[in-house]
Amino acid sequence: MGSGAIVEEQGPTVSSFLEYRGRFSGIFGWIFSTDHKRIGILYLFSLMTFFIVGVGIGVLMRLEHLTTGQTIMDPQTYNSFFTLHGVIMIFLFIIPGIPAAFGNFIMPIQIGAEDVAFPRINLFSWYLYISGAILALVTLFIGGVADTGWTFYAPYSIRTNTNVSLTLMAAFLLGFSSILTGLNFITTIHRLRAPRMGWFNMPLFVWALYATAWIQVLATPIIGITAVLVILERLLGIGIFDPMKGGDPILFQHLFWIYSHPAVYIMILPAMGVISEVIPTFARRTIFGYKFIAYSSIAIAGVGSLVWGHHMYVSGQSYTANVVFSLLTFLVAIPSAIKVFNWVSTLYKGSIDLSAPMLYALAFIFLFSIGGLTGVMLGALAVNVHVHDTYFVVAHFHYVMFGGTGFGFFAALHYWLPKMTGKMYDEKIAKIAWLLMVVGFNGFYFPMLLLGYQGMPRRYYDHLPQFHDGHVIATVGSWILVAGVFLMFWNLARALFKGKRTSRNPWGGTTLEWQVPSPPPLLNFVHEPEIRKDPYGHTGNDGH
Ligand code: HEM
Ligand SMILES: [Cu+2]
Repeated sequence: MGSGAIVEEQGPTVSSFLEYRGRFSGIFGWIFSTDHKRIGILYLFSLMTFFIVGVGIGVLMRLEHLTTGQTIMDPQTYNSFFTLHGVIMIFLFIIPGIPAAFGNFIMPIQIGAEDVAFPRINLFSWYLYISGAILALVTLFIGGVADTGWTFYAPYSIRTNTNVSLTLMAAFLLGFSSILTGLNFITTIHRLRAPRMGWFNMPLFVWALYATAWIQVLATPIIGITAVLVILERLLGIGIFDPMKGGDPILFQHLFWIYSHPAVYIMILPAMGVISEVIPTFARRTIFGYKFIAYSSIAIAGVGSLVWGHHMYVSGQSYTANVVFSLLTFLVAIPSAIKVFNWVSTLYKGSIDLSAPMLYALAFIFLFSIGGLTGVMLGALAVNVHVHDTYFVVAHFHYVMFGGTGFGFFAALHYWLPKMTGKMYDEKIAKIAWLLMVVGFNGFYFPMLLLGYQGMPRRYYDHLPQFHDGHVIATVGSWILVAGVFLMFWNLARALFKGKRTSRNPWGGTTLEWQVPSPPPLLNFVHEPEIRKDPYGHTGNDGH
């Protein structure tokens, strides 16, 4: 069994959404289209473009650390680079990420719907996204690029004469795009499920998007308001966060993390949803503990909104607050662990097919576990006081956000691109790219865990000699990682133009998107969707 099986499509031939001839054609047929599949693809290409820009900036920062002293940039440039890298990766790649691209394309089909609840608002959310992106990139050309870090801590963000206000305005627009996407998904999942698609017949990807959407709608306004307050304080000099004017910089940290910690679940929950789709398909077994996984998505969203203070153990907050936030941080690890346990249990006695989507899913479980466990370590007061603001933290969040969500994104790309385009990529090249990325990733970030534990501070453009060997290994690791990333993108881009046509269900998936043609027709379903009690129940004739 394997990928790339060519099976000519039986049944009525309908034009796919790619060949759709509406009022507009050409590029306008895309940027004026309210079809959820086209909007998903608009997001996908936008996201990947910004990801590549973010990777480029990251590699240059690593190059700066190839030697001690100045290598390729001065300290001020390094400050702007980690700020821009963080802002791009967080607000332009990972937060819209899987929901905006794959959620938009796949989720309505998975629940048996023709589109999302508000198609025009959906298109407007992409316009907001692109406007925010342009504003963020414009800061490159006028005035100094913001140099505060992606966390915009006060009072420095109030006082620095770099382009903080424009960057925050960009984050405000991107936040609004995220809120509208969340609103659309909550309404769609409540109102547009096919008649016999009950809550516990829904794929777990939909549950993950549902929990994510509530965080997008409830938490994002807080960062929006905080951004406006910083801009107002910069423009009008009113003392909200600047102690010199009677303001409170700790208040800024609370407001920032009350959003930004739940935001890490906007980042990771959709990726967890992808893994819950891929594992049962390539283990050819139904998922272990469906309801536990569904509920754990909701639990993560709920408890995850109560732990933000673990970013502020050394900010001077009270000892009681530290203990309470530490305890809650340990609690939120439990629903994540349930998911990992259930994915691994699904593999038990499965007939495992190690095609590319499965390899990325397995890498996710490995890397996310390292990220999660170092997160629990960071939740412990004694450890945190020692490694706060060091490379240990930088490595931790790259393990969860890149190792977790990034590899989850790549698993989704390899799993659903054949469905979205009707084309298959080269499996052998996909495997080589995967291997380069897994080896490069650990060669890059694992030494950073050790450097941080030995005291290497984050956000420094230079390093002391005792950290030099670790930095050289990490930089070489980043080259291997990036070689894998580009080989993957090359292989997928080549499939778009030269790939073999693939069938309706090349992987033997059991959820509804595998019942529709590849690529799907405009209104998704040619036949009445067949809804199963267990969305992952394998009947052995899943048409592949
Ligand atoms: C090949 C890809 C990547 C490379 C080479 C890279 C490299 C780096 C480097 C060198 C830093 C600065 C460390 C310091 O001096 O403190 C950094 C910080 C950061 N990275 Fe990455 N990174 C990559 C991918 C990602 C991804 C996928 C994400 C998230 C989705 C991400 C998010 C961040 C954030 C939020 C920061 C902190 C910025 C700040 O301090 O304000 N990175 N990265
Ligand atoms: Cu946190």
